[in-house]
Amino acid sequence: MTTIENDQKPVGHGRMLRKEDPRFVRGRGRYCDDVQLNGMLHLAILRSPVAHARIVSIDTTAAEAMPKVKAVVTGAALAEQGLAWMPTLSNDVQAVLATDKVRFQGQEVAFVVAEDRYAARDALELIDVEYDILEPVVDVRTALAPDAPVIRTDLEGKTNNHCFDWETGDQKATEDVFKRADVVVTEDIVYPRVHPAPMETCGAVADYDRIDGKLTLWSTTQAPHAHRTLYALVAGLPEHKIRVISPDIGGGFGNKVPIYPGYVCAIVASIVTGKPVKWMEDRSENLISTGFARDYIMRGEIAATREGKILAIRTNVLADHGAFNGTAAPVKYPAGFFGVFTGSYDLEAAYCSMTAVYTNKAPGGVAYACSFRITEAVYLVERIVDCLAYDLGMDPVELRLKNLLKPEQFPYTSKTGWVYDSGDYEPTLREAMRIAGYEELRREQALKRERGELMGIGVSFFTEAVGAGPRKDMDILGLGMADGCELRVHPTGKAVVRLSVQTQGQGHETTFAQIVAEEIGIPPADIDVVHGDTDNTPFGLGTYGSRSTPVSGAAAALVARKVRDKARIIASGMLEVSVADLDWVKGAFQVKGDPGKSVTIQDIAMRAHGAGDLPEGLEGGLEAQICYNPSNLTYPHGAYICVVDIDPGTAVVKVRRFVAVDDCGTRINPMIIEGQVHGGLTDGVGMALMEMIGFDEDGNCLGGSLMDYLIPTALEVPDWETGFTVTPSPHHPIGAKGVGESATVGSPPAVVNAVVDALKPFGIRHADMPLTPSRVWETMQGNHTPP
Ligand code: MCN
Ligand code: CUN
Repeated sequence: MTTIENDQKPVGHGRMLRKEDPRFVRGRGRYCDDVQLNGMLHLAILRSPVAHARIVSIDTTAAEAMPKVKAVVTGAALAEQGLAWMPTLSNDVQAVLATDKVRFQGQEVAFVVAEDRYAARDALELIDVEYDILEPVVDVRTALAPDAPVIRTDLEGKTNNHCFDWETGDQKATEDVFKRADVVVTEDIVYPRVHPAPMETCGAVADYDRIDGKLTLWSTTQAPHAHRTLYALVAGLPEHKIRVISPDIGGGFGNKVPIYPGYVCAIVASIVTGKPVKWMEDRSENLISTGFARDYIMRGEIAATREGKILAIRTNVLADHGAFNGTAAPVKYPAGFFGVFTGSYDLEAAYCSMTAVYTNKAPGGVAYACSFRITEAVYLVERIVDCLAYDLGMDPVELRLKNLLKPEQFPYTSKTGWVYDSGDYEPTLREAMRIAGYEELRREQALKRERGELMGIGVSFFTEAVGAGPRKDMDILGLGMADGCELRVHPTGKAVVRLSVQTQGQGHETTFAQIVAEEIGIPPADIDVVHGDTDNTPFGLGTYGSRSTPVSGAAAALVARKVRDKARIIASGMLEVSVADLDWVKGAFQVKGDPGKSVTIQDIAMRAHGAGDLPEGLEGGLEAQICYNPSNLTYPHGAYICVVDIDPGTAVVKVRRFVAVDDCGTRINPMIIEGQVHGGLTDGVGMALMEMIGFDEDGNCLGGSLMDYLIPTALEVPDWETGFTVTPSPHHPIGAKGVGESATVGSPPAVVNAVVDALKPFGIRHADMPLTPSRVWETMQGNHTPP
């Protein structure tokens, strides 16, 4: 039997290849759209062509008469069953199908169920909807004007478009610091609406069995257990009669956290027809109607001494939440974790006030590798710190080095109440400077500036808070943010570990096997990872906010330790010594001082299930289950340096180099971490330079196809240069922090800071994303306007 050799140490060592890849590269992945069931019908959704309108009438007769059409369902029909509205993850309600009004372009109005996808689509064209067009609310800045049309007339007594107010920090203390500061810098900073645009769009196959009353739902979800509970609560179906399967997912990036009307429609359709029903949206549907990200208009203010000691940060945010507040964030955190906007710096005070409004746009807000709005927070602080450097005439790296938190300050309680678990920031920034050759780059830049060439160097330093709960503070609609894990070791010493999180491409089948292998000494290849099936995995809140490693990864390590503890007792019986006389070495228990006497974990597994006595009082078998409730979030950090060249004739920005040094504590699989970072950096370059979901004044979505919503390809990004430092999390059993969103969080400010730095000769201190050639050109001409 194989045990683990030193050179195969499962966690952190070598570059273990991904166990799931042979399946994917050979086309054997099983995605939602691959699910084919006997007699399966197809569902297509009719969407509103306009942003704001009263529905006068819907005539479905022609569609119903079409051959192959089995059912046409409108909001009115759903309303009769009490299913026209559903709760959102933020305690708002959202229309499953519109009944009274449509509130954004692309909103679900009716659906058709037919024998094939084409017939369903064709029938949509025969549904006749009469709309009474209403004035749309498109500009978030005027959404609260007294004469603005009210979008949410469904909410009783609602007379305006106000969604919520939120504040954090100490307003008075911050004001006092601002009053006595030498320097105050203010800048208006916009983080435009963007879309995660995963390769696979959203979809579901619902199969309701009328005989046993069981609903099986394959769906593109990042959180199968949470979704199951919500279906039980909404539809009144008994929870044990619902099985949610999240098969292979072709990218989620937060887009697959919410429950979409399409999922509910598929369920209703299967219940109504008694047949399995598939719904798969197309690219445009995905872009115009599913969870967008960001859309924060921020005023940033920073107070400092003349020497560059940062004293306080203040911000006021206007948040566009679209037509329904469908944000996925812990209930107590309506602005996600935006509260970490104080960043990585030692401040005296901080304050944020925020107003969120409804507009006639698709709902969403938390998505796109955002760590619950930490993207926006990091962008704000890293941009405003650069503005301060500009005003002080200081090098942005020097300014950061002067203000970064010191290792002895950890655990550090921020001025907005976040307890950073651990951090050692300066070495991370120094490492990025070393890889980039920072001093040399500045020399090169100076020479180029003399020649009129536009070269920019941008720096960002970020701290994230990932791994939600703990559940006393964090829940989604009452479900506490903890995760279960179950480990079974089979008699022959092979194992299966069952997770409550759900991979969308992050490589959990590999990394969770590595975590368990490290703790229990069974090689990763002998450990199967099961996830994404509520009937076969323990309850837990799912994958988003980079919480899998911090929460579920901790659960996996602890459940393996629990099994190991039992194995130790069995070993003591097998070796006839007391448990205290056993050492755990490389997958085996050895008698202290007598290495010749040992039993491997595989021997123990066989004994646990086999003939012969076990120590007094011990049950047979070798398995355990736990539910892990984290004591705190983990706080990864990183330092990024971006180098850009701008063509002075065309204003095209070229990202020439990008150095990313990440610290996610103990590194489980360095290759997977690198992949996560590469992906996130690509996202960041995309948002900084080209991505935006815009709207015209009628509320028409201007980003409804990949011709209009630009995403970066290999041509737009450089060869990434990565590095790392390791500051373990003190409260995580193996010291690991999350990393899945770090690069998306940290890279946009580095790119924008680089572009603004390149434009310094034009006297430019700030420019808003996306920095497309036309926007950069206008900025160079002194005509910069926010998006
Ligand atoms: N990892 C590691 N060592 C660490 C931390 C993480 O080896 N110290 C590994 C993990 O074991 C895991 C991967 O890196 O295989 C990411 O781990 P983690 O940071 O825990 O993030 P999650 O697994 O919870 O993934 C969620 C995160 C989010 S929220 C978004 S959005 C995003 C992201 O992951 N969506 C992705 N990365 C993505 N990558 C792909 N391919 N597809 C997506 O949809
Ligand atoms: Cu914010 S996107 Mo990820 O948390 O699924």
